[in-house]
Amino acid sequence: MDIAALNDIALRMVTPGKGLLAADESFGTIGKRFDSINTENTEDNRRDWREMLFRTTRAMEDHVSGVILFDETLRQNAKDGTPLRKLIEDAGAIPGIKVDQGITPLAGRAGENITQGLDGLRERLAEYYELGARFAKWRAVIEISHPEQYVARTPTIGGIKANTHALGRYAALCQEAGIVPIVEPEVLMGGHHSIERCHEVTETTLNSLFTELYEQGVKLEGIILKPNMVVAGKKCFDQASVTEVAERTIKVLKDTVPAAVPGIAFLSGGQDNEIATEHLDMMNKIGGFPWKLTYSYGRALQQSTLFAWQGKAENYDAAQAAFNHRAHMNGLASLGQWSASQDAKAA
Ligand code: 5MM
Repeated sequence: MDIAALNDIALRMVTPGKGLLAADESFGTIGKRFDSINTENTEDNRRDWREMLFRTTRAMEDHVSGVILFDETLRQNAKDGTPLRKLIEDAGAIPGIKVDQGITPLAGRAGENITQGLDGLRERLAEYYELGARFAKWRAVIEISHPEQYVARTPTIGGIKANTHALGRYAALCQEAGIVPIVEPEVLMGGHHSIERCHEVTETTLNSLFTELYEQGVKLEGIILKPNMVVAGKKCFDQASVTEVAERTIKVLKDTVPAAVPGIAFLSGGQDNEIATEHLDMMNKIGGFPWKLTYSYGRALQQSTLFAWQGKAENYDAAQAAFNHRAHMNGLASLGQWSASQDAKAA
């Protein structure tokens, strides 16, 4: 393992003013996104959508350090025959690949899931490296049960450990292959739970994760952490202020994430676009932590673009304008330089 090379890639992924575009929706998830704009989930439409994103020059060159791809996209060509991967590289960004194979119920643990995909992963990583991927992503899903559920209350420590163990094994295999692992333990924000409960579960999960990474010989200089922010569940009556979310998220990260980790790139998890930007911006305005804090957003980077596009070629320019804007706003947030007035002005 060449840890200096992995560290170089990880540092490029968190270049100041830039972040990651999570465009790794599997067939089912992209289908849901396309349903929302009445667009058929075909191979050509998936290509046209992603080609449009990757050809958005300003967003890609100035604010996207890397793109997480789904297997199909890494092998797919643009309409003119150029590999989509090359469009990303030509914009100066790094192609990455989602290597988990989704979640399945965890045996013996009602309401908990485990991420699959370790079998054959060494061979798949070797192929992905040949295809040009220089980082990978694996997402573990941790779900918090309803606050009044006392039986089968989740997550359990066993459920957390099973998931962080898989993340550790995935990360070790990535580093062996010369690929930077994005390690994503997502505490879901759906549900009725309070911000205090999210804080507690996120802290337990991250502590378990870094124990596993250590025990499995993963070099922290060569990873990127992709966590959730500490927020109240979407259905919780008490929603926290932007400042409280930022302060709690920084506190949990400082309590659990070693300084050797080069960067933390948040998922958006279903937050509204502007709120996801504002939370990140607030954390960077507060500052005082050893890692770069940036974005690895899926929905929060793509939603306004998707609505502008509507699956129609004639909306190409409007969609690219929307993507340029959202990417620019998040780029500013990664520097702590975003403002609501600027966001509203250019929208
Ligand atoms: C892009 O969505 C990814 C999930 O795809 P599948 O569920 O289809 O496998 C997801 O892992 C994503 O990369 C992260 O959750 C970040 O996306 P959001 O939308 O939460 O920012």
